[in-house]
Order: sequence, then C-alpha cells, then structure tokens
Amino acid sequence: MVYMETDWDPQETAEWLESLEAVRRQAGPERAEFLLRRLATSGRYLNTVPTEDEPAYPGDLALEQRIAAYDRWNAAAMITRGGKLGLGGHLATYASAAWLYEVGFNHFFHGGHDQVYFQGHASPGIYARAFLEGRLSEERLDLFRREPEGGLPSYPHPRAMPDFWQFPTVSMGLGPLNAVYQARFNRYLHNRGIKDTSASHVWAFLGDGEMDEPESTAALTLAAREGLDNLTFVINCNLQRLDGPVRGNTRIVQELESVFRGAGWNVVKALWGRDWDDLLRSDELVARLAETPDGQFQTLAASSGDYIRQRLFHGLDVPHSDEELRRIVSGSRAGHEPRKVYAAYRRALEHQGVPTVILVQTVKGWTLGAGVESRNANHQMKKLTQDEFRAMRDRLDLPVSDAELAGDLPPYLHPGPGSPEVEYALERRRALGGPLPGRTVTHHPLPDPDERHFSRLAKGSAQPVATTMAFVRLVKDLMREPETGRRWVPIVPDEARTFGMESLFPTAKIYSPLGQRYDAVDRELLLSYTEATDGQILLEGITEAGSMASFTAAASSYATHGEPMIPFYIFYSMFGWQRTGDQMWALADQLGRGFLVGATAGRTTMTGEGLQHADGHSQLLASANPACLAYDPAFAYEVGVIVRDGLRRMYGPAAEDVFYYLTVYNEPMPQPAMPEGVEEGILKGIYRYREGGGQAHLLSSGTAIHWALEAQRLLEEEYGLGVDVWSVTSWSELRRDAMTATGVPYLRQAMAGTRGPVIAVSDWMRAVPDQIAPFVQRPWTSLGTDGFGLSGTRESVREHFGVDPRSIADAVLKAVEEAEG
Ligand SMILES: Cc1ncc(C[n+]2csc(CCOP(=O)(O)OP(=O)(O)O)c2C)c(N)n1
Ligand SMILES: [Mg+2]
Repeated sequence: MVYMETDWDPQETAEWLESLEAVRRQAGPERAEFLLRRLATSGRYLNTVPTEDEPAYPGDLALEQRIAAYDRWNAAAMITRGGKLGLGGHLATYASAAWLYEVGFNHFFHGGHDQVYFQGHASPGIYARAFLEGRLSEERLDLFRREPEGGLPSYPHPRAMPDFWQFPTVSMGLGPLNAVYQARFNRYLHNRGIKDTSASHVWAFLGDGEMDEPESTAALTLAAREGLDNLTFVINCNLQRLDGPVRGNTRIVQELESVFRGAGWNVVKALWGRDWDDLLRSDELVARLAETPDGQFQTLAASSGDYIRQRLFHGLDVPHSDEELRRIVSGSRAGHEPRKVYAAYRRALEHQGVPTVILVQTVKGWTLGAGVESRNANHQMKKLTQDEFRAMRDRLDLPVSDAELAGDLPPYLHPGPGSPEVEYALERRRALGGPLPGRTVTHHPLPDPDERHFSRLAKGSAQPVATTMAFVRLVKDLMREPETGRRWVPIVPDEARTFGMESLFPTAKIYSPLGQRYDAVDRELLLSYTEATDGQILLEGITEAGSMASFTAAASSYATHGEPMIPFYIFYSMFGWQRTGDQMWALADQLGRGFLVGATAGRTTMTGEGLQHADGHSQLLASANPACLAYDPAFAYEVGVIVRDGLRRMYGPAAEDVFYYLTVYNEPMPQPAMPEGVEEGILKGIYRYREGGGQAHLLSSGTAIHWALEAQRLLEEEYGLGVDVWSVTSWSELRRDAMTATGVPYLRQAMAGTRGPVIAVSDWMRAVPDQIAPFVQRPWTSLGTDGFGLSGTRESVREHFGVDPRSIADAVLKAVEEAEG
C-alpha cells in the first residue's frame, strides 16, 4: 500500500500526541486544530522537487527557449489571422501550457510507442510545433478551422486528420478517462502476449477545470489498483476555466492532491517558479499561500506590486521592490520553467507501482500580455492587437521588425529549415522515435473465420433461443478460431450472467493483472469465476463509461498498436447510447472498429423492469452517428450474416472506419432456418420474410417480427386478407441508402412490383421506422412504443402500446380500408 506508513517511532508519536493534547486542554480544540491544519497545509503547498534537487537539464535550454517562442508566436498568429474571418480559436490555453508540451516533445514523448492525449484547446500550439518541424505549411496554418477547404480541424480529430491526431480529447472528461483505459489496455495486450507494450507510456494533458467532469476522476482507483505506472496525468492548474476561477473560494491544487492521493496515485507538485525560492523560506508566507483562495491568488497575479505587498506580504520582511514582487507573483510558476517541468516528469517516470499525477501551476494566457494573462475572459479572446504582438515580440525576443508587423495580419515566423532551432527540434524527435502527434495504420487484414460457425445459425433451431444467446454463442465459437480467436475482446459491465456469458469465465477467463489471489467460492463448479493475468474478458464492474473507454482502446488498437482487435461490448441497451453517447461520438472520431451490442433491447421485451430499463429509442440515437451501422435483427441467422459481414468490412482487406450496433433481445423464440437468397437483403436492411398475398405489407424488425407474423395469421384466418411480412434488419441503413443512392434506393428495389399499404411495427418508438417513411412512397402507418416504458407482462405492455398482434391486425385493416376507400 502506498499511503499506509508504519510508525517507526511510537515513543515520539506518544510525546507529540501528549503535547497536542496539552494544547487542546489549555487553549481549546480550535487551537489544536489550527496548528495541525497549518502544519498540513504548509507542508503541502510546495514543489515536490525543490530547486536544489532538480536533475541536470539534458537539453540546450537556449535553443529550446527559442523554439518555444516561435511556437507561442505562431499559435497566436494563426488564431489572430483566422479571427479576421470570424473563425475563432483559443489563445490562452496553449500559452499557459507551452512548456509542458515543449519539454515533452524534446525529452519525453516517444513517437513510436507512447500515447499522448493533448488538451483539446491547446491544439493551436501543437499545429505551430508541427509547422516549426516542417510538417505543416503556412497555407495549412491559414486554413485552421477551414475544413471544407482542406484545412486543419479546430481540435484533435483523428477522423478529420487521420495521419496526425490519435485521440479526440475536446469533449472534456473523455480524454482522462480514455487515457486510463488506454494504459490499462496496453497492459492487457502485453499480459495476453499479443504485443510487448512494456515501453509504452500514456500521457494525458488536462485542464484543471476539466477535472470537474465526473469522467475525469471516474477511473482513478482502477488506475492505482491495476498499478498503471505507465500512465501520467499532467494537470495544468492555471486556476481558471472558461468563465472564471476553477475554485474561487478554495484551492484546486489541494483538492486534486487529496483526490489523487486518496485514490492511491503518486502526486508530484510543480507549483512555484525559481524566483519564489527565497520568499518561500518564510513558513508564514507558505502558510498564507496555502490559505489564499484561488480567486484571490488570480487577482494578485493581475495586480500591482503595491497591492500584492499589502495583501500577501504584509508584515513580512521581503527584500524585493514592488516591481519585483509584481513580476514574481504575476508570472513565476513552475509550469513556465523547463527545468521544473523536466524534474517533475522525471519524478513521474521514476515512480513505480502506481500512476503519477503532476499538478503544475501556470498562468492562463502567459506571455500574451497584461490584457490577457490571468484575466477572466481570456479563454474566449480570439485575437491580439498589433501592440500586443509587438510586446510579445520584445518579450520573446523574436526577429521581426516593426515594419513587418505593420500589416493587417501578423506574419508567421519560421527560423528556416536549416536553422539551429529546426535542426535541434528534428534531432530530438528522431532520437525519440519520430514525429508526434502522428497516426499510422499498417494494414493487417484478418482472415475470414470458418463458415461453419455461421452455417450453424443458418440451420435454425426448433428450441426457442433469444437473439442475445445466439449472438453470445456465435462469438464464443469465433473466439476459438485459431487465427482470430484471441483478438476478440469481450467487454461487459457486470452483466455477464444476464446475457448468458458466464460460460466464458473458465475458458476465456476474466482479465486481472493480479491474477487470482483467492479461492473462488464457486471453484468446484464447472463455470467458476476465474480471473487470470492473461484473461481475455474485460469484466469492467458497474461502469458503462469505463466499458466504453475499454472498447475505444481496443477498437482503435489496429492504429494505435498495429494490432487489430475485435472488441464486442455488450450492455443493457438502455444504459448504452443515452448514457455514454458522447463516448460513442468520440469513438467514431477515433475511427474505432468493433461491435456494440445493446442487449435486453426493446421497450416491451424485458418484462417487469419498467421506465428506466425499457429501451425504445437507442436505435434512433445510434442512427445519428455517421460511423455506426445499426441493425435490429429478428432471427439468429440474421445475427450471423451481419457479424460475418461486419468482420469483413472492419477487418478485411478493404477495412472501413465503421463500427456496428446490434440490438438483441432476451425473449426466447423459435429460430427458423435461413431462407434462400436473403443475405443481401439482411445486409442492406430489408427482405420479404413470408409472402402472404401482398394485399398489404407488414414491415417489422427485431422481436416485433413475431407479432407481425401472428397478425398475418389472424388477418388470413379471420378476414381472408393476405399480407406479406418483411424483416427490416436496419431502418437507418435503408434511410442512409435512400438518401445517398444515385439510382433507385434499395428499399424501392426490394419492394418493387408490390402494391398495397405499408404498416411498420417494431419494439421501438415510431420515429425509428418512420425514418424510411418518405422513401416508401405509399400509404404509410407506423406502430411503436412511444412514451416511457412500464413494467408488466410482455403481453400487457404490448397491448398498452398497441403493438400486439391484434392491434397490428386492426391497423392493417384500417390501412387497407383507407387505401381502397
Ligand atoms: C464536455 C465539455 N463541456 C464543455 C466544454 C466547453 N469548454 C471548452 S474549454 C472550457 C474551459 C476549460 O478550462 P480548463 O479545463 O481549466 O482548461 P484551460 O484553463 O487550460 O483552458 C470549457 C468549459 C467542452 N469542451 N467539453
Ligand atoms: Mg484551467
């Protein structure tokens, strides 16, 4: 345990306690508490590595200083130039974080095997660095935020810039969460013998405001528990977020320190710049700083020396002029000093056993001038004036004349391809394994699995089987494939038994880096709960967010690690898209590939669970994601056809950047054999399942096909009305095809030659089938499960929504009557 220390001198402890007890008796408990607090805070609010312990700096500081100056300038110039077109961008974030990245680029980030999560709003500086290295041209910089013209995306978007960005980070909270699970996934690949990732390190650069997102801290204990010392968080504590101070009345550094320590992390603080060293010899000043609210400290940083002296240094004997005090308080921070940043990073990498967080203090907007630095509105300042550029030039000592600055737009500055700055930067990158950020995909197609796994499903079964079970059995078979079996990554948030997956426990085993250090209570049973270092299953516990983060890491492993993995994440469908839809969006941005499986789908199919469990809309949410192919299969053989095609489309020779969403049901139903010639229809979204006379057409998906078939029988027997039943495997794919087809859309091709009204029914809200209504071009009726779910028997709830066979038959009769009338 990291945070439990033994009492090596109980005698001394007893003496101290006695003294404190005496204070408490004589001066009261408040006084004793004050002393303790003072002791605690003063010891805590200092740099972890004091100046005298800093390691020697391994680089050429003068050159690095110049490189950083160019990057600062060009980032600001890029945004200001775009600002003239009203395009916006962020100046202050990178300005405060520049050294955090420069030290990483020159000494830490390994281009071959590290993964770096850049803070989204710092992207201008990352582009500026790539410009200095000759990776981006001036023309590209000028197209920042002008993507239709081939320009640079505003933030790290792998989909928009797939040879550059690896990790989409700008939706705050997802970066830190994904970084933890990426580090964890690196270990998983290693422990399973798929890839040696022992040299990989994950760096996550985060804002202090971003730490408020629940996702940012959601996985901290996992990271410590699993001993992820291949992970470092760097939190840029500039004390500000978008609107104002992150913690006006308290202190963010202390709060984060407690949170991370409590979670079992190693904490490194890099707070004060070198100029504070002498001042901080005063315990009184250290204590004052430790009790100054962040809002006040921000004000001090933007104030005159006189104010600073009165508010912070009153009564203290300080040998500094007002101007010196102003300079120190306004800008001397560890995060602006490469030596201090280097020392903190070294500490982080040297620490073994648990991950490290570096809490680094900076000034938001640093070097952009007094109008920007530490100002509440600086997050949204989008341009600097000519005067501000001139001042910046002087401060950073950059070679640009007043005349060159006189134009409308500030120029980009580059020291030239053969300059010492560029040579140095490139040499450092070469030594560190190549350029970064960068994303490369070495194509590595996977072979098709054996056909017999799918033909088993195509045969059907008389015994009722739920499609969830059919899917799980299929994957279980596929996991035995010699070549691709080990690439499957089953992910499930404490719901494996619900989906019949416990049969995987003893064979595939549950991943734990610790192995199994206990006798499982069910070890005598065939399906005992088996954990192992090389386990294949990621049984995540109750965290859909964590599961999605694991899925994201596995789904992009083909690019991040050159190792295609086949994740399937199976979840209660209600707790998928609506709970973690933003992660699905980020997954699409990260070009992830794999199978998302919404189990216990439908508003009426899971009995008795009610309003918060009954999912009648995830198909609609999924339809909004452009990278997602969403299917709602009715039969086991459809599941087989879709999975086989998915494997080809995502892992075959012409792999596409898509992922799948399949909804599967828990209602055991007879599984028919696959009719001839339906495969194309299954994949495109529709085929006629059972002809019945063609007077009307019932389109249905998922479990609803059974109600439609029953309605077909009723109509035939009771009314002599012959109706066709169609299986719609994907409403959204049909719509997508219809919207983009140049010729006749597939839906119309499939239904060509038929007549009569169309009635659609599913276990989803009507808006799901209504997606295709405009393209049917026939009288259209839809039935669905609009509104909140409720508990009851399947039959009673279906009657409530009007999707039971009798209601469907009534709707058909009405539609036929109207069409004839
Ligand atoms: C989920 C989410 N909510 C809101 C935003 C909008 N946003 C962008 S930056 C920002 C403030 C960031 O503050 P901080 O994390 O402290 O970063 P820094 O001060 O380094 O810019 C906000 C609210 C976002 N990008 N993502
Ligand atoms: Mg901040």
